[in-house]
Amino acid sequence: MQNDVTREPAILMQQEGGIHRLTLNRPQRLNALTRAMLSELSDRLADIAADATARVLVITGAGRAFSAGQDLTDAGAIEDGRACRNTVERYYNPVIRQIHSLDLPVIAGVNGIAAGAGVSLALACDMVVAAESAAFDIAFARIGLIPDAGGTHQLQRLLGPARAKAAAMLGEKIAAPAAEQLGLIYRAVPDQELAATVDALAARLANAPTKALALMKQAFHAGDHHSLEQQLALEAELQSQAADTEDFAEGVAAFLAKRAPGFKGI
Ligand code: T3D
Repeated sequence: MQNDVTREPAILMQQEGGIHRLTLNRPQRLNALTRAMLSELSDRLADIAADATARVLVITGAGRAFSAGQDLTDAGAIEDGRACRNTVERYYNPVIRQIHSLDLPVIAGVNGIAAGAGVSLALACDMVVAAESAAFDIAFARIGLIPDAGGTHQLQRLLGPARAKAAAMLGEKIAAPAAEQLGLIYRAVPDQELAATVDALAARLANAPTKALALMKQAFHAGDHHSLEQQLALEAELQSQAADTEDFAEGVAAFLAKRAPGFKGI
C-alpha cells in the first residue's frame, strides 16, 4: 500500500545483519493506521517470521509520531459496530498475534505520540524504548471506544488493574518518563538519544542466543495465565529445548575458554 499523500510505501522495511526494521510511514496523519496499512504490516511480519536469518525486529514511526491509532477517516473501518468488529478481528488482531508469536525479540522505538491502537501496537512488542517527549495516550474513551488490539490485556498486566482501569476510563495521556516509572515501558531516553539507544539494543539482541530469547518470550507469555506448577513444567520443557541449541554449547564453551561467545541464533 502506498502512503496516500506522498505515494511512498506506508510501511518501510529495512534489513541489515539480522536486524529488521519496520517504519510506519504516514507522517502527515501521525502514522494513523488504515486497514490497508495493517494488511501490509501483517505481510511484512509474515516475511520476517519466514526469514531464518532474522534476529531482531524494530518497529518505529516516521516523523513526529509513533502512531495515532486507528485512522478515523478510513472509510468503512469504523462506521458502526459491525465494521469495527471486522476491523479489529481481520486487521488488528492478526498483527498483534504475529508480533506476540514472532520467534525473536521485537523492540518498539516510540519516537513520538502513541495514541489508541498505537499504544496497543507498541505494548505488543517485547521492549518499548521511547523518546522522553513521547507519550502514551489511552485515547479510546475520548471517542467512545474501549482499548483494543490487546490494549486491555497489556495495560492491566503492566500497570495493574487499578491504574489500568483509571487510565483507560479517564483517557489518560502518560508521558514517556512516567510510563517508564510505572513499568509500562522499558526505558524513556532523551529524544536525541533514541535512535542510538534503539540501534545499540538491536545490535546487542542480534548477537544474542535468538532461540533462547524466543523460548523466554514463550515462557513469559504463558506465565500470564499459568499456575506456578504449570510454569515449572513449561520451564523444564523449554529449558530442554534451549539446551539442545548450538548457542547453548557455544555459551558454555566460551565461558570455559574465558572468551566472548559467538552466538549464531541456532
Ligand atoms: O474498529 C476499531 O475498533 C478500530 C480500532 C480503534 C482503536 C483506536 O485506535 S481508537 C483511537 C483512535 N485515535 C485517536 O482517537 C487519536 C486521535 N488523534 C489525536 O487525539 C491527536 O491527533 C493526537 C493527540 C494523537 C496528536 O495531537 P496533535 O495536536 O499533536 O496533532 P493533530 O493536529 O491532532 O494531528 C495532526 C494531523 O493528523 C491532523 O490532520 P490535519 O488537521 O493536519 O489534516 C489530524 O487530523 C491527523 N490525525 C491525528 N490522529 C488521527 C489523524 N487522522 C486520522 N486518524 C487519526 N487517528
